[in-house]
Amino acid sequence: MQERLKELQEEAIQKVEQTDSLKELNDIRVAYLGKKGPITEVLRGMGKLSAEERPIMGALANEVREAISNKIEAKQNELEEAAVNEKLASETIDVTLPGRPVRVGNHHPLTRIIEEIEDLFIGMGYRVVEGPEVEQDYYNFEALNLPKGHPARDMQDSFYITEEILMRTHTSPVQARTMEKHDGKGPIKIICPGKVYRRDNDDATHSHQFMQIEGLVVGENIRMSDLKGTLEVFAKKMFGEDRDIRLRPSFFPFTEPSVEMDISCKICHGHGCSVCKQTGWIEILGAGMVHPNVLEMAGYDSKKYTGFAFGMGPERIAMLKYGIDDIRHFYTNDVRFLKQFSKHE
Ligand code: 2U9
Repeated sequence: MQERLKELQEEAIQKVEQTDSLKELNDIRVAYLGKKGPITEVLRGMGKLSAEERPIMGALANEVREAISNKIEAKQNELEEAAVNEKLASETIDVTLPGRPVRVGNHHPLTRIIEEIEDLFIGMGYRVVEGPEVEQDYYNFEALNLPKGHPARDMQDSFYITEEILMRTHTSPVQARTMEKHDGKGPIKIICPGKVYRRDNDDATHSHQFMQIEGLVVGENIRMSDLKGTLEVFAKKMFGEDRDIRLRPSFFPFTEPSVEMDISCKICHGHGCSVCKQTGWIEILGAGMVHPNVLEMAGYDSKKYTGFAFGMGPERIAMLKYGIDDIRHFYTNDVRFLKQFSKHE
């Protein structure tokens, strides 16, 4: 029996030494030290021994159990430590490696242009006012001296929703609404940016939806020279102090007199080139003195109050400023186009 116990001890210890798996180690523990294991078996047979032999064998059996158990425990510690070390080695972070760059978005080029224009006019004391894109025929046309049947309504083929409701064709209804709210009293100094809609076929220079920024000043003694001075400051700040402006007579139903403003061509300095179509000048906006009918319809006494207004397309301004050749680039959301306007690159 003694020999059997010693044999079991040696056998178990050899197996423990040979394994390098925690699962196998547990199997050895169950096999040798478990209730159904050989040592328990040997102990069960102790009943057959004499009273003198029994305590000796009992002590030996416990010694063998302890020896195997200690060996298993030592091996378990060794294997667990090795597993931890392996995990630590595989998960080592090299803090000296460069970080992965985070992709940062940027403002849309039109947003940048609009904010630049807004800031410029805010600096001259203007407020930014917005209004609905789905508009009443009255504010979009009627209040702007475009009564039903006016030929200019055909010029601006529109998206009608009902007979009286349409997608606004310009941001002018925002100014008409603001004037109406002022109850015939001045002054007003506002800038109105926003989306507008026209029934155009999209091509390099037309889009059925585009942006506008319009401005309106109403007060006593507002003159054409105030308009010209304001537009000159705007043009030079936006395009460069070396640019000249010129006003040409034009026609808009809501302004009288009406003008269009050109800036001198940056490429040829007025000598003529393909960018300015050999004229030396590039058209950037329309403007004029607010038509007395428009003032009166909004509740102003046109003998006491005068005003000027102007309107421009941010797409056109951005195209000129950044040399973009197709308006559709602004609306097709190709990131290769958009990310060129990032401040981060
Ligand atoms: C009120 C009174 C007057 C706004 C004006 C223009 C001239 C103009 C176009 C230029 C190109 C818009 O982007 S564009 O299509 N606009 O030329 N707009 S005066 O006049 C107003 C507006 C509101 C109450």
